[in-house]
Amino acid sequence: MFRQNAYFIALVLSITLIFSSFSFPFLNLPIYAQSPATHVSQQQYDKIKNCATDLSKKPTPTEYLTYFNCGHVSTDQSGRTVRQFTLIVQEHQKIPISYEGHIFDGWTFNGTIPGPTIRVTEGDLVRIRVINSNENEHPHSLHTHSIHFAKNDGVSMGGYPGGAISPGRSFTYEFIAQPYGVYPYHCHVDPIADHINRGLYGMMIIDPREPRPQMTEMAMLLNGYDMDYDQEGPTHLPPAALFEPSQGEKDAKLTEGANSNETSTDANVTEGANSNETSTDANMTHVSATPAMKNTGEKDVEKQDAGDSERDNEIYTVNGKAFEYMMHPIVLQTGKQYRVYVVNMLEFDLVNSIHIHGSMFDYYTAGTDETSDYNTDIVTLTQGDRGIMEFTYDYPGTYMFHAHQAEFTDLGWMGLFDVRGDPVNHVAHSST
Ligand SMILES: [Cu+2]
Repeated sequence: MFRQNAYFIALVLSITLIFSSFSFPFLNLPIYAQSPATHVSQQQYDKIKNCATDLSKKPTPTEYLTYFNCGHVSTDQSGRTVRQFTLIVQEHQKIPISYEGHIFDGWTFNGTIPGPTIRVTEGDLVRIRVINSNENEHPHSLHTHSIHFAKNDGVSMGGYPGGAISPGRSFTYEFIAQPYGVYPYHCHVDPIADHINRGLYGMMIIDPREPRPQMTEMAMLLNGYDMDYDQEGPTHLPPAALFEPSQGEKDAKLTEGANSNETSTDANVTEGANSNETSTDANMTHVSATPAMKNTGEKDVEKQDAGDSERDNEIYTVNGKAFEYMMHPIVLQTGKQYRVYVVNMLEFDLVNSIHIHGSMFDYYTAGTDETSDYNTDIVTLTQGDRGIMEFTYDYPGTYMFHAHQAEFTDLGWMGLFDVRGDPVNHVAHSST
């Protein structure tokens, strides 16, 4: 009797496993950093998350702070929450990016730069349909960070249809959201720097199954605009021939080398070291700069080779518009806890940062852990880098937050917290 039961159970189990691997191939994925099961319903959780009710809204930069698009929600046969999103790519959108009349000729996901903040819960089945509008000139794609199958990665390598969606076509990317954290998403079509600089990027938050401690939440996406967008960067290595010295230059270099050896033998060591340095510098300059290129006599090649190294941003912002939160300070209350999801999508500048005045924050790198990495008032972010900040203010007043690169601050990346309420931390300060 027991054996019969065991056989029966084994049979049912194996049928279930075979069935589930066909129906839900994602179950074969290793589960990474999974958070504990949630104690709240999906509806309750979406309320806690402050999920937007109007999914077709084009949030202004100020609304962007708290606009969380949690998608159209349904449940599949297994009871799994399914979240569906539609992102429409449109080129040549006139985006106001300052209060001084600067209009950016942007490419957008759903009409805004940055695109909407996509918010899901770990374990959700996420479907994002990307439509490349008919009137567009370029192929586009959606590359989300986090774990997924290669065919949903949105890159051209591997020849997947989602790697380059032609104008007039669409592709639906599908993945199980994991692990929890904060991520960038962006178009990954070459030249990537241009497709990003044009505005095709946004933030994706994957929440843990068990909600984080409840507090007021905001999204801050750091970006920049290179307004000289006519000049596209190179997508391939420049021809090696560009860097071959002419015979005359080779001769000059040989003479230079011989001279420096003579100097170091005859003269003192310091002088020798200096002359070696000089000749190294000369070589470096030679490789990276123009003399050899001028030999080709082709201005186009020279322009192409100039590439990203000559590109720079003229305007820097948080959430898309220069000085937005200086014009409209963010109102906070003393003693209240705040959580800010930060993503850096700056192109051309290698490093960005966020610094708050008058308080300190706990920082969670990439938001993939429950414990913070450190308590600080400034965090440095490279391209695509992100994390979560949590802080309170003890004292009322107006406080700046900005990039600690003064140039970025001057060019738009600066905002204000308008902290209201009574002091909450009565440390014996003598300030009056
Ligand atoms: Cu693109």
